This record gives sequence, C-alpha cells and structure tokens, in this order.
Amino acid sequence: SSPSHFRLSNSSFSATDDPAAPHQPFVIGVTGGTASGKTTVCDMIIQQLHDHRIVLVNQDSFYRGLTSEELEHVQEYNFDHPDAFDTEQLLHCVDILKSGQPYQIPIYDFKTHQRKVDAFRQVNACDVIILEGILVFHDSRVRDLMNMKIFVDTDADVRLARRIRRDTVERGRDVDSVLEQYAKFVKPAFDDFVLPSKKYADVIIPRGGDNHVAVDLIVQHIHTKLGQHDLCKIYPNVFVIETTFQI
Ligand code: UZR
Ligand code: MG
Repeated sequence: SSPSHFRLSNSSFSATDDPAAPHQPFVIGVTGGTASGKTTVCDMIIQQLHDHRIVLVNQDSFYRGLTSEELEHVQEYNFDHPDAFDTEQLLHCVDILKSGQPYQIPIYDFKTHQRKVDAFRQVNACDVIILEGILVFHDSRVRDLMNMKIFVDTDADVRLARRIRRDTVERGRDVDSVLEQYAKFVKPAFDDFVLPSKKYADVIIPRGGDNHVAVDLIVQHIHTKLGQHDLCKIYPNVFVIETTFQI
C-alpha cells in the first residue's frame, strides 16, 4: 500500500556489529499532565530540528477503541488510566521504527472514541522519534526505549482552563461534562500516575510551550547527539517521512 520510493530496505538501517552501520534513532519521551503543552513543546522541537527527520508518535493514537458496551457507559470510562492504552502496540510501533521499517499508526477519533477503520498515518524511518503522551513514562518498557525524558510542568489551573477550551472547541464536549470528567478521572489519575512519573525525567520544563529557553537547550543537546551519527546523508532521496493513507 505504500509508494515504493518511501520504502527503505530493512538491512540498510538495522543495528549491526559493523561500526560503519547507521545508528538507531534518538528517542525522546515527552510527558506531563493533560493540556500541559506537551504537543506544543514537541512542535517547537520539531520546527527547530528541521534538518533532521523526526517522527512524532502520540500515545493518544494508541487509545483502544471502546466496545459498544463501554460506549453505553462512556461517562464511567477512565481514559486517564494506563489500561486505556494499547501499550503492547506502542512498543511494537517503536520497535519497528527503530529497525528502520515504516509503521502504520492508527488514527483515534476523540468524538467517537473509536479508531478509524479506513485510515492510518504511515511513518517512515527517521533520526528522531518523539513519544508524547500523559502516560509515556508509566510503563518501564516504554521508558527504557527513551534516550531523553522530558516532563512538561504546567500549573493545574492553567491546564484545566486549556482543557476546557480544547475539549469544547475541538472534541465536541460541553463544559459540564469536561468538569465532571476532570474531577472524577483526570485529576486523580494525574496524582496517581502522571505526577509520580516525574521522577524519571531528565529535564523538567516549567510553563510548557512558553519556555523558549528550555526548548532551545533541549534542541542543542539533540543536535550534539545527532551530530555524532548524522543519518541524513544515508537516505538522500527520502524527504517524506509521513503520509496519511485512506484505504
Ligand atoms: P492530552 N481523552 C478523552 O477525553 N476522550 C477520549 O476518547 C480519549 C482520551 C482524554 C483523556 C486524557 N481523558 O485526559 C486526555 N479523559 O485525553 C489526554 N477524561 O490527552 O495528553 O492531549 O491532554
Ligand atoms: Mg496534546
């Protein structure tokens, strides 16, 4: 299904004993509470690393689709619990990308709580993989894949205000249901799962996307790391690393 010129041969990318072999992608984990500015920080990193091939893998894409029974009681469903995600599939995705093969990431619809059946996002081999999501530090197997761990630390009132705006404008909710869900699930899960995972961070960014100095420092560090193994010259013909397919 993927255009042939996007395909990269597996053997040319995988890690071998050959010292001249290309290096594995640099994996960055970005976490923090809901609406903390994770996506903004990732977008800023991506913009500044324009001379490298970067793939953003959002944990939200790996939400399990709800069964019809779960949908009937959707107000009772805890989207902030680690079990809401298909972590095995996320691990598989990163494994595949690290081996230099393309992966078809599911597309999750926040309005229907389902994965799209007729579309996916294909991502290809890259120099940098960014894993972003509220619980990407929760599972030690996911953490162990990361070369750098970032926690975006934004005050809870700022996050709630943003969450209300986003869920009503982008995700088709009303204010009452957002507040109810926040009190019942989002805040307790932040206290139980997200905040305790802060201890795994290498870097903590106060104020999220407003913190340009922190993002500059992070980007400098990644540049230094990638400069040691510049992969861009290996695939001079590959410019597109991401394509959305309808099937
Ligand atoms: P971010 N979420 C939904 O509201 N609906 C879904 O179908 C799937 C997820 C919410 C989830 C979590 N929780 O707080 C948030 N709730 O998406 C994570 N309730 O997204 O990291 O962008 O804030
Ligand atoms: Mg986000």
